[in-house]
Amino acid sequence: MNKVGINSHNDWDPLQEIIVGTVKGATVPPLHITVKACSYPDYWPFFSKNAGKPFPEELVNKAEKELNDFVHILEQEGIVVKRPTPFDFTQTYKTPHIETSGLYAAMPRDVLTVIGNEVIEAPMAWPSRYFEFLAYQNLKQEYLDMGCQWTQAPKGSMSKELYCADYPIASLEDRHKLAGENKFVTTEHEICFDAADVVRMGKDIFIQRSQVTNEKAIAWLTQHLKETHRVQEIRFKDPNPMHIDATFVPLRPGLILINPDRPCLQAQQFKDAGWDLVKAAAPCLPSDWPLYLSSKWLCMNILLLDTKRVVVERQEELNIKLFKSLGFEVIPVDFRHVYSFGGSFHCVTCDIRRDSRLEDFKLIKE
Ligand code: DAV
Repeated sequence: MNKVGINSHNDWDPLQEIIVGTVKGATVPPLHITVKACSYPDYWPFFSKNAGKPFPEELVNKAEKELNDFVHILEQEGIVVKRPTPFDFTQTYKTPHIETSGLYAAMPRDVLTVIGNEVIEAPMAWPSRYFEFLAYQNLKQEYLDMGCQWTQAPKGSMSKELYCADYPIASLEDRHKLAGENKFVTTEHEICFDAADVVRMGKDIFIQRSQVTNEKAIAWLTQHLKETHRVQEIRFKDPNPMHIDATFVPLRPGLILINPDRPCLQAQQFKDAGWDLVKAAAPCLPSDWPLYLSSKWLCMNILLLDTKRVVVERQEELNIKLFKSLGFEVIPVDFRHVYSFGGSFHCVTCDIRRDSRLEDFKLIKE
């Protein structure tokens, strides 16, 4: 039995073991209402035309090379790297409520979050991601065999009542209004969430209501962790929230990187606790770069090896400069082809073990 096989309380303690995703087998998801709500209309014809087919081979190969290079850099730092086992995502599956092909095993952060010594596996919200957890089955069993705790959060049915059928026709202005009213493409019919809407800061856990995470999920996580953690919903001025890690990125005790386009509505709470909020610099990605599933704010989707060293995309010069000015040593890594799949260093990873203990930063009042 290895009692410390899994142990991570935040994003900045010294990294020891991590899962890094793969774009092998990445498949274009059908243009379900949730995909529409989370992508730009310019790409909708691409999704419609290529649904269920593999992403372009050249792009997959370039992105996988970047991922493998990233893995080597982590291994050179002495970090143990685990990879998921992709399956055939082009295969269509049918349940009593959904019929769809899959997506990929590229973004472990969306599926898994580690709270202390427990992995929590998210139920997800896109039908194309319902069975994505199977890519982590081998790893799950490996950690269970070590005596680790692995919890599958309650999984819903993804029946049609979970989705607001007319949502995506709303203009951006309408979406701002709807987001302000806490209305998203997912309803409160049953629990749904992606793990990437969770931020861990010791005893304080923040989670945002987003296109893919609902209030029922926030209530479940609060209940599930009530003996050990405080859980609080966190909100931003963001018409289209999906995953918090290009919006609100803690860098070390006392310092949080925030998205200048998505102000945090609870900023004062962090300032009151003595923390600084620093605005991320502008993205450097050219505007014609294909980004099927995210915004350019992947520039702030970084990975911390500890409180001194940060992995940043090599061409994000403005943010590299910002990190240096904040006292970080920057490890530049090419990752633009991975960006095209909807994530960067934080999305494509799930830190399994850091040299980490549970701290109380008192960010949430009891
Ligand atoms: O564009 O803010 C980034 C994270 C997607 N997994 C965005 C989403």
